Parts: sequence; structure tokens; C-alpha cells
Amino acid sequence: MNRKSTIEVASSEVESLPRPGSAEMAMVLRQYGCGPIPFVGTENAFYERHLLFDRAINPQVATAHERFEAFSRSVRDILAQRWVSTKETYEKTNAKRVYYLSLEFLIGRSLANNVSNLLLDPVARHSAKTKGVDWLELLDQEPDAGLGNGGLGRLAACFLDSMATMQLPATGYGLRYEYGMFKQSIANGWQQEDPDNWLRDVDPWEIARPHERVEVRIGCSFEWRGGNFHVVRNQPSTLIGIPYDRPVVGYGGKTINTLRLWAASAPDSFNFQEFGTGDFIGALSETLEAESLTRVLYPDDSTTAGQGLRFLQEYFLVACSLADIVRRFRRHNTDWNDLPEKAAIQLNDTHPSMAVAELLRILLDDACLGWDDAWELTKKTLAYTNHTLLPEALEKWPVAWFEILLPRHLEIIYEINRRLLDEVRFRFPGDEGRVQRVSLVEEVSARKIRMANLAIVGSHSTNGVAAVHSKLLRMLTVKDLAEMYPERFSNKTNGVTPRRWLLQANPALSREISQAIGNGWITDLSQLRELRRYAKDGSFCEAFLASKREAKAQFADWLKATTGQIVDPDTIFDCQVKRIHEYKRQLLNALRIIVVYNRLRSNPSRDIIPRTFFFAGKAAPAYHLAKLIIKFINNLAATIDADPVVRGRLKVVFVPEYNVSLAERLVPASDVSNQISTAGYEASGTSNMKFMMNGALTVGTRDGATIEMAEEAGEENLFLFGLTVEQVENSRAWYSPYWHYENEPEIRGALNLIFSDHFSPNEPGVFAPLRDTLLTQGDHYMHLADLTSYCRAQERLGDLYADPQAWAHKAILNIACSGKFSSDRTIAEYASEIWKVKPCPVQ
Ligand code: 26Q
Repeated sequence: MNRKSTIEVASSEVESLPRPGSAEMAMVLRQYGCGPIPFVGTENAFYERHLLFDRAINPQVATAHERFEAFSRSVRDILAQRWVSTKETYEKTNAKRVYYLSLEFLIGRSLANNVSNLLLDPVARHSAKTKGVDWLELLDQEPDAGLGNGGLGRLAACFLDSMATMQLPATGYGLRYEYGMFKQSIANGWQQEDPDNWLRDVDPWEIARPHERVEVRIGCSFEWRGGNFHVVRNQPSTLIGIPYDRPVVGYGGKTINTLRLWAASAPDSFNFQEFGTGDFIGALSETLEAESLTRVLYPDDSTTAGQGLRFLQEYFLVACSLADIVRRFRRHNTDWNDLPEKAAIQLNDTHPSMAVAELLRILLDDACLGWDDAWELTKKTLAYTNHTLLPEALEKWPVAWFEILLPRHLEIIYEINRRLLDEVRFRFPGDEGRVQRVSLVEEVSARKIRMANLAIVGSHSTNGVAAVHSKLLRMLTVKDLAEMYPERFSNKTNGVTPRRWLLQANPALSREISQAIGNGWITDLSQLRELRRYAKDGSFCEAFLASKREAKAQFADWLKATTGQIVDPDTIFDCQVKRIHEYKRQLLNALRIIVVYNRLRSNPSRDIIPRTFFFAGKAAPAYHLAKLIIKFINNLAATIDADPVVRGRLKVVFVPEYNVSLAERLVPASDVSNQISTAGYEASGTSNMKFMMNGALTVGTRDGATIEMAEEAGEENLFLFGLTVEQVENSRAWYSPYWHYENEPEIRGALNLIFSDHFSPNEPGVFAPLRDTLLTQGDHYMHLADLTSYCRAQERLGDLYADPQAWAHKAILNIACSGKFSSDRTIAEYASEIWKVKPCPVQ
């Protein structure tokens, strides 16, 4: 089959782009509004002048990190003019804007991403080369901006990329945590947490704008008495929010949007020690001083003590962002009634849902509107995305905290609730059960505000993040509210940005794709469909397999260099990378490895294709069972390594410190993607999509967006197994793990091996809690129910791998059918159906 000529290949891959200093290069720079930069010629603009002029460092002796910083500053120079023009265009046109409020933005690194989206890849590489700088080493200097826990935070970052690429007038609002997600290391198999001091060095991407500070008022003060800080009620005090802006470069560099992160600053009298207790947070809070509200990201863990600081963080983000949004609105508009025509505010989960009460407060107290008008404007402006079905994970904040910190907001919430419950009683007379369930106030001994109910009632739109999740949300989790306001509910299946997750992460595969179908897929991923024609093409299959082999070898080299672990790229790379959680069932994966291990021990000459099992992910610091699962995987790895019967055929690797950069390395190198949550528990999943577009085959349950991946590619092209959502629900009442233990010998064999301390000879009994969770306590996540069908699915997959052509065929079909899972598609749906915003091209 004909490949397209190299002329049509992604411009970032073209070899002969302008050389720095050339006339063509000057044209590229002009495209971004950069005239010739003073100092010794354009070439130096890229790099050295920042060392000399910003840092007073002799370029000859600069450290690798200083070079990274200077290089990034040069890239920022190139985008600065365009960034300003973007802002001016939005101001001039007074277009309706989107504001994405999120406590998390899991950005990862920015240099490679910005260079690539500016189409400057070859230029930057060339420039580095002429300076004798190793480009990859330079990129490696950048710390990951890990301002998020996992899926929800990364989704926010992918959405920013899509909104800028689609030229939507959008701003992200978040917090500038000084410490992001903790750093994970492994000691004797156990997870250790260390603070992530990502801002230790100057961050070249952020620009502080102290003159755009805002004031945030809270209802109490703090006082030093008897060696402790005490809350002084009814004595309001003020916090200061300082914005730090980061550029969000759209692909092609036409639009440069802004991510605005707030840092807290406060009067000296303010102290937060009262709020921080518990291990990880506690250790950091010892050093907390007045300006510490935005010091640390909270791990996703509902059991963590000392969440008072989190409560205040959420309000701080909301108050700063709404003050900023309203100030901007007032600069260009006189009529408050126009607010919903000028601003769409999306709440990323309930974390910023105090926006309902805060916006209402502004409209009532500052704009002096009446309740009915203020309420309508609030609802029309706000929209809410739900990311979880687990009732225990839905946020509820103690009324007592509102009373102390936000008394006016509590008053407003009570009034919303009074009117809401009137409506319930009017529409459903005599249904007191419904009144209780819908109420914004949970009437338990310590009364709490239900933030999801507040978000649904106070907005015009509530969406889930995959079809099955949105359906369960409506039919189970918030059924009563969905019955009251059915028109507010919709689904917006998640997506991921193909720029970061395919173009940049997997250059070898991207090159092959562009050679086959051109480079239109970069901004229109549905074009990947054209690859279906190539799925049976011998030379394309070869090229796919070669690109996969290259990514695997690169990963193996990186792993060896950074951890000393040796893996063989000629084995199947079989991955499960995500937060460690019981519902995600890393234990199910471990159990099937033990089943295979037992088969090989009882029949050493058994013929299998060698596999390397990769695990990576963090456990919330207070989630003891999740930490034990990490310990178990590490002990399993060590046991297998020490066993001459299986060594060389099975290998388990727990890769520490899973973050965006590690995902960018591992996803392209994977053959197999494990998406094995108990059906009904994973809202969507997004790594499933990244693996699919990088040509890994999915072994998965019918859960979250994996269901839609199978719809797109055809079930025959995935390896689905296990109970469905309905089967999980219907069997809950009578399910017993003992049945499987007693009737399925391989399951019994695997469990008995754990119980016999085979994996913990020197730590007898350490894994006893695994017995409790898998047997004694009833196996809530139904590992044993799905284990046999999981093993069978993996066997079928192994058979397919033995035939490289057939394997490549399926993998290419998966890539071809992954177009739906671009975050561009997701954002197009939000923009037209919820936000009603249109592109606003920069003039
Ligand atoms: C809440 C209160 C206090 C401290 C922390 C938190 C907290 C923080 C983060 C609660 C939850 C989170 C993160 C949730 C999350 O990442 N959910 C995932 O969202 C993805 C994007 O929609 C989905 O693909 C995943 O299925 C879902 O698990």
C-alpha cells in the first residue's frame, strides 16, 4: 500500500526545518511575534542570553538544570507575544469564556510539550546540538508538576491542551501547591513517602502577578494561647491570593491560554497548625506558618485525618477564582444578567462546589440582586462533573466548620435547602424518605453538608465521565435528584490529548502513522480510522512491530539506568499502572500471576511466552491495605526472581514513583493493558485510552470507558472478561469467595501459597490481611469470582501473541478505533452542549 510522501509528515518530524540563525528561522520566530532578539544574533536568543542576563551565569559553566531553565525561558520568549495577543483578543471580542475550576492539574513536564505544540521540535533539537547540549538530558532536568492525584488531575491537564488547541477562550484555575503528589520510593517492599519539593528551583514557566491579588475573607481569626493556636470565632480575617500564570500552548501555537494557580498569603496572625494532623500531612504541617494554606496537595484518601486545611483550600480556590472571574466580567459588562452569556464555570468534581454558595453570595451581597435572579444566574453559570460513584467518596463537610469559617455561606446553603425541600414536598407529597435523601444537610450527630447535592442543585448541568458511569449516577447514586431535574444530566465520556500521549510520547509510531495517513490525526483523531486499511498490510504491520520493539528497548534501557532493574524487551510487556486501590484490583493481577507461577512449578517444561509484568502506582499514605498490596507485589517479584524454575520466563517489576513522565515512557512500550476494576466501580479510566492509541491490547472488565473502547473496536479485538455491572449487583447478596476457594483448585493453590508465607518467609503473617479481605471478610471486590475468566482471557491473549502478524493486526485495529478517545472530542461536546462557547481565533 502506498505511503504518503514525507512532505505531509507532521511538521514536527520534518528533518529540514529552518536552522537557528537562518532567514527561515527568523520567519518561524516572526510567526510567534518574535522580532530579532537583541544580543549576539538570533541563535543566542534561544538559550545563552538567559544564563547571562537573567542569572548572571557564564554559559560555559552552567549546570544542566540552569541550561534547562534558560532554554525554557527562551521558549517562553517565543510564545510570549502570542500569549499577550490571545489575552487581547479575548478582551477585545468580549467572547464567552470557559473557566475550569479544579483542585488538581497533573501537568507533568512542560518543555517538550510546549516545544512540540509550537512546532519547534527540530529547531530546538538543532539549537541544543549546536550548543553541545544533550536534548534528552536537558528535558530530564525538568521536575514533573505533579499537582494532582491521578485521573481527575490529568484529565484537567488534557482538557487545557484541547481547549487551547481548539482555540477556545478558556482559563484553568487551581492552587499553586508548593508540594505536589508525594514522591514514592520502596524500602524492603514497602512504600515510603517523601515531600515533592518541585519548586525548589525557579520554575521558568510561571509568572507571578502580585498586582492581580485578591482578598478572601473568612469568618474567624486565630490566636496564640497556651502554646497553641486557637480559633477566635466571630472575628473575621483576611487571606490574600496571589495568582501565578502558566502558558497553555495549543497545538500549532495559535492560541496560548492561561492556567492561573493561586498561592496563599496571609496576615501574621494566621496559623493553620490546628488543621493538619495525620502522618504525611502532619509531618509537613509541623513547619506550617501563616502562609501555608497552599503548601501541600492532599492525597486522595477519605480516611486522612486533619482535613480542615483541605476544606479551607477548597474555599480559597473558589473565592480567589470567582473574584477574578467577576472582576473580569465587570470590566467589560454592566448588566449582571449577562453573566451566563459571558462565563461558563465547570466544577471538576465537588472539590470546588462551594462555588455555588460563593457565587450566590457575590450576587446577593455585592451585586445586591434579589434571591430569584441571583439563583437563576448561579445555576446558569455553573456546571458540575462527577468522577465517582462510591457513596463513601462523595464529599461531605461538617456544618461546624462552615459555622466557624464560612457562616454567611452556611446561611445561604440553609436557604437553598429550605427552598429545595419545599419543592420536594410540593412535588412528592408525603415522601419524607426522599426529603431526607435530597437534603443538602445530612442529619447525623455531627451534621454535614452534602457537596454533590449542592453542586447538582446549584448548577444547570451534571455529567458523568463514561456512558455506564453517567447511567449509574442517574439511576443509583443521585437517583432522587436526577428524577427532579432529568434535563440537567448528561454523559461526557473522557478523552486524552493525542499530542502528549501519542505524538510526543511515541515518536516512532507517530511517524509510521503520519507516513501512512498524513498528519491530520494530530488535531482530528477520528482520522485514525483510515489506518484500518493498513491493519492487514504486511509492511505496516512490520513497521508497527518495529516501533513497539524500539519503545520497549528504550524503556528497558531507561529502567536499567535509573533503577538497575533488567528487563528483556523480547518478552510480553504486561502492564497495570494506576493508583493502588482495592476496586482497581491489582490483587487480581497478582493472583493470576501466581496461578501461572504454580503451573510452571508443577510442570517446569510447560511452554509459555515469557512475560514481564509491570506494576506502578501510589497508595494513599493512610490506606494500609493498598500499601500492603504494594509490599505483596514486591515480595512476589523477589520470590519469582529467586526461583530458577520460572526465572527468565516470568518477571514482576514494581516501578516506583509513577507520574506523568513515567507513564509517557511506559505506555508506548506496553503490549498488554490491564483494566480490571470490579464492574461498576471505575468511573471511566483514562490510561485505558492511552494504551489503546499506543497499540497495546486490553484485557479488561466491562467497566467505565473500556466498554466504549470495545464498542469502537469490536469486542473481538479486546480481551473482555468477568462479571458485568448487573451480575456484580445481582450476586452481591449471595456471593461467597469460599465457593471459589473450595471448588477451583488453581484459586485455592494460589491463595494457599500466600497463606503459607511462601512470599514472606522472613516476615511470617505479614500478608494475613490479604486473607481477611479475600476470604474472611467476603471479598467485597469479587476478585475470586473473576479470577478464572481473567486467566482464560490472558491465555487467549498469549496464543495471539505467538502470531506476530495477527497480533499486529488487532493492535493496529485498536489504534484505528481509538479516535473517539481524544479529549478534543470530549471538549467539543462540553463546548457545544454545556458551555455554549465557540472558538475565538487570535487576531
Ligand atoms: C477529596 C477530599 C479530600 C482529599 C482528597 C480528595 C480527592 C482527591 C482526588 C478525591 C478524589 C480524587 C480523585 C479522583 C479521581 O481521580 N477519579 C478518577 O477520575 C478520572 C477522570 O474522570 C476517571 O477516569 C477515573 O475513573 C476516576 O477514578
